[in-house]
Amino acid sequence: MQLLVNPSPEKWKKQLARPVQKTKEINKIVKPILKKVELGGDKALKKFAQEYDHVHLESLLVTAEEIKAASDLVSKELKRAIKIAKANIERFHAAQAQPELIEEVMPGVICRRKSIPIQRVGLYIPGGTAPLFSTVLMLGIPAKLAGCKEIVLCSPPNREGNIYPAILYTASLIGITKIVKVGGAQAVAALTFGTESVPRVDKIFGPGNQYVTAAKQLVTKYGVAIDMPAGPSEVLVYADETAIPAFVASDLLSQAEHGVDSQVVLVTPSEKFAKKVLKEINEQLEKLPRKDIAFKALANSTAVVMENQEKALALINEYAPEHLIIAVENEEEVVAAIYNAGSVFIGNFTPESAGDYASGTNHTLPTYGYARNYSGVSLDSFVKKITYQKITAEGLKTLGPVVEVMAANELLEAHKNAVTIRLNYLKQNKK
Ligand code: HSO
Ligand code: ZN
Repeated sequence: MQLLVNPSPEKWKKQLARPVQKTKEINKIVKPILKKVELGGDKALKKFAQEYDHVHLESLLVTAEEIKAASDLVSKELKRAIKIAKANIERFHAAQAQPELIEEVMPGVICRRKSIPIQRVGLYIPGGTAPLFSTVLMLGIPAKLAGCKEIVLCSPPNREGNIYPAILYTASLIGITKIVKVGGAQAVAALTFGTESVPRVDKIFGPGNQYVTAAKQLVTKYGVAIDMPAGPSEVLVYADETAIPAFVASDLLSQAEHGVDSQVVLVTPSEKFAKKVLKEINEQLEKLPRKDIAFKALANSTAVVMENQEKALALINEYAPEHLIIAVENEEEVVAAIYNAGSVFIGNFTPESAGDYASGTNHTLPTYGYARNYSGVSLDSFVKKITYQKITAEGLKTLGPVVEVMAANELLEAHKNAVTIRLNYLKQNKK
């Protein structure tokens, strides 16, 4: 982890650059995969399972028996934890529901807006070295609450042809039954084009490796929507001497262990504090099973000493971290000054992992600086809003002339006429 002391603003961008993504090379691999699934359907998916997951699959769909067997493999302790997390996530996401909006903007001119569920959604859940069953909660719960009609979950199988048991258990707990054994870019392709086993969806959610991310980006040209442009996990901790170095180190390591391309940043007014944190990181790192991954991520990572608070806040907002931990004395003052961050964790006793799993907020968040212009996943991500209007005869008498003059000045006579014809009718039919 490099240490910078009071770096000047022109240098921030370069010094805190995220690891570059090799989009071009990845796309070269992903494009043919998309094509093969589009043309070959299930057969292509099975071939990819053979090639990438080293397994021969008779059927791509998970059966009820498989879900039952998987559930038996999940410990009581984990089931209990998942249920508590589920309750918190449900509660916070249910509270996000917006009732229908009805506004009579002028007498007889009534405008409405209503959330309607996106009908078919696809959830991608990574397998591999860290099978993220928590992501099933984060995507499945709002999808259910929103009322999406079809929810398809894709996750890669292991060499025995099974999906990670806790993923299946969590899915069935929230009532997701269409589960497909498919991973990687081919899963995204299947959700986009549909195959014999996989229904086509309207929007695709979920994190994944570089291939999944690239595939999601590419399929938007076929009219399918995606949750957000995703990238490796990251955290920025803003901490002063009131924070506890061991806590801060543990938070930085918690995101560093996600992947070699993850990035973590410490911003602090005190050089002495920064050095304590760095020392703690080295000590805690040694004991981590994923220390090789975290070690590589730390090589892309930086501790910034910034004595001036205003500059520190400017740097944080420019960086726009996915996760921001604020562990400083004047925490609410800092919270109020933040305008670019995916999710904010406040105080010494709010580890970022709480939000990753169980506190109730969503962990699917914008990375790579996209917190400047994207929100994290929420109930909103699973609905779209339709507007409605109803104008009465009285209402048209007032609003009509406004529309007529505007249409005439845009030189759109037919628009004007759609009003005039009605106003004339009303004049002739006056009682
Ligand atoms: N921090 C990750 C989410 C996650 N962490 C899942 C553990 N499991 C991205 O926000
Ligand atoms: Zn995490």
